Formats: sequence, structure tokens, C-alpha cells
Amino acid sequence: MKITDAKVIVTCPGRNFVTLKVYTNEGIYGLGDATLNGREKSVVSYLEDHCIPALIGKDPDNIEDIWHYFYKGAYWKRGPVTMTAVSAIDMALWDIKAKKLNTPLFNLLGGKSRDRVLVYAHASGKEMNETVERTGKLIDEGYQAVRVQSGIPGVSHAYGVTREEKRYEPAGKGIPFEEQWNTSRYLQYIPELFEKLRATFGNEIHLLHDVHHRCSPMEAARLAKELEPSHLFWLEDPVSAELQESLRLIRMHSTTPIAIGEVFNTVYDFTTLVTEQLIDYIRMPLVHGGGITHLLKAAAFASFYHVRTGFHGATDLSPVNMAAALHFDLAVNNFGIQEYMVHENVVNEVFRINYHFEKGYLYIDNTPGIGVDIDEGKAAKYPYSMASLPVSRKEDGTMFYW
Ligand code: CS2
Ligand code: MG
Repeated sequence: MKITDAKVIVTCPGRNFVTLKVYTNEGIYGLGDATLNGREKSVVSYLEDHCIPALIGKDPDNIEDIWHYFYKGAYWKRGPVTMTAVSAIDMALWDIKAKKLNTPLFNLLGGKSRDRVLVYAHASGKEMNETVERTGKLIDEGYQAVRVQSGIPGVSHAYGVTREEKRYEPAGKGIPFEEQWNTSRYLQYIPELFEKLRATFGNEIHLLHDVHHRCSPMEAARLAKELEPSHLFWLEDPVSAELQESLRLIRMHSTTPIAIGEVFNTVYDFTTLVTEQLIDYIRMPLVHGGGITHLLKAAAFASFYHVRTGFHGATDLSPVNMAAALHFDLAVNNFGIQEYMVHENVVNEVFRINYHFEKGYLYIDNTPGIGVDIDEGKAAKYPYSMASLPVSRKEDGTMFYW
């Protein structure tokens, strides 16, 4: 089998998505998600200028070799742009292999360890009461796990709160919108919010919260400790984890489970976090973490240290990634939970999806391959529109983590 051509499809049905399509001489093609929110065109160029010319003529069956060709062969290894391109190629090759064998992808990953995938939804509100009310609506819709974010009194832009009735989409048109942040007001408010959520909904529902990289290790330790009575399913990205050992400070003060890694790109970003059991869930998704080939290794490594998967699954990861993630989630033993932000309906005009939600779980069908397709005609109706993630400053103007 030979790769005869490949192209990058950029479309913007409500938000930008980048999809790699790899063609073979046996009429089978594979898809890979190459979306990197706010950096889409960088990945397009890396794929078109540096990867696709070298991909043509290779045997798509040789997934492991091709992965190392684009990893070791890159020389300037790792990083979000490089690894998103590698991930897209890898996803497309696994798609081709499963289609060629006429089997759903999960069968190539060890088969099913479960028949459904536990997911969590996103609830947010401008203030506590609206947040509690919206959390209740998701519980009524059947979700068993809800990530809860809230506006913070006195903080103009808290992370994760929808600015208008639309579903939450952080990237805004043009250059970054400047948000303001105040950690101490946040630290005072969040324990109170989760106390109210537990008092309202009881202990059954899994509650999650995303700090979104905004605490120092000691602030995060305080928050994790104060949240212990609320028994969170996880506290996400408590600190910006360039310094892996900073998680030791949090771990020594609290039993609140920690999830981290949606901005990681290879297992090397979290070897200390895993071997010292400083985290409970790893979030690095297929689309940014080296695809199925690398995540199989990373998940196996994590499994020996009691660390489970909790893939990133925001709306800025495409349905191709979501479906590939569901195959992976069905198969690996140390699956934890899958993030599931529902894409706008217009996205399903461009992507034909093979998964559905039912009573807190996602189910995927037995379509061969990853099982998602893209309608290129419809995709062309939605041209790329440059958008950027916000930046965040403290109230005195100091640049901070968004
Ligand atoms: C968030 C993301 O879903 C999450 O946990 O951290 O929504 C993140 O803000 C976006 O993916 C950034 O593009
Ligand atoms: Mg997050």
C-alpha cells in the first residue's frame, strides 16, 4: 500500500478546524485532526511545507516507523505545532489501517474494556446561583459528571464562563482579547461555590473544576485542601506545570485528585508527575500529544503508577479527535473520564460523526476506522477566520497565565 497524496482541509463552521486527509493507492483515505486553537495556520504550514512532501510514497501500514520519522526526524522535536502535525498524520494512518481491515479502530487497540465512555459536561454561570442552576440542568440531561466554573465577584473575566448564551468558545476574532484576573478573590469564592453545589446536589454527582493554570503551588495547595470536603472528581491544571516538581507541594497538602496535561505534547512533559504519583489523571489528548501511537505508550506508562486518562475534549478539538479518543477510551484499562463539550450543530454539517450521548456516557458505533468523515463541499462553505485565545493580566497589569 502506498500514500499517493495528502491535503489539509481548513474550515470554520462556528470555529476553525484543521483536518489532514491522507490518500492511498488502494482508494482508502484516512483523517487526522490537526486543530490547534489560535495556531491553526502554523500547523497547516508545518504539514504542507514539511510533512506531506515526505509522506508521499510511504507505506501507511508502517505507522510506528512513520511516527519516528516525523518525531526523531524533525530534529527540532516536540512543542504544540510539531506534535499536532505528528498526531494528525498518526491518526490518519490508524484510520487507514482500521478501514483496510474493515474494523472499528478500538479493535486494533486491544478491543473493548467497556461498552460506553463516561463523560463530563461544562457548566458555568456569571455568579454562584446561575452556576448552580446550570449545573442542575446538565444533571437533569443525564450527565453524571460536570465541570463547574463561575464568574467571580469583582473579577471582570473569570476563565470558562460563557460571555453570551452561546456555548463557551474562548478564541475570539483577531488578536488576543485582554482579560483581567484576581487570584485572591478566586480563592475565596471557589470553596464556597462547591460547598453550595454539594449542599444542592448531594455527593453522587462527580464535580470537577479547572483552575486553568492560575495558582502558585502554595495557592493551589490551599485551594485543593479547602476543596477536600467537596470531594471533587478532580482539580484540573492547578498550576502551570512547566515545573513538574511544583506539584509535590500540592500533593503533600491535599487528597483532592489532580488532573493535568491538556497543553502537554509528549510523555516527557510529565514523567516526574507520573513516577512520583503527583497526579491522578493525565489530560494530554490524541490531537496534541503525538496521536494514538504515542498515547498508547503514555497511557501504559501511566497505568503502572495508578494514573488514569482524562482526555481533553473541548470544542476546539474536532469530531475526528473526539471519535479517535472514544476508541482509545473504550480500549485502555486505565481510562478515567472523557471531557465532552458538545460542538455547535453547524459542525455536524461538515463532519459526519459516529458517536452519541446517552445518560452520562458516549457510545460509538462499529463503523470501520475512526468512523468520522468530512464533507469537503460543506467545509469549503466556512472559510478560515483568524482567531486568538485571550491573554490575561492581573489587575495591576502584570501579564499572567490565561
Ligand atoms: C479547557 C479548554 O476544556 C478545558 O479543560 O482548559 O477549554 C481550553 O481552555 C481550550 O481548549 C483552549 O483552546
Ligand atoms: Mg482545562
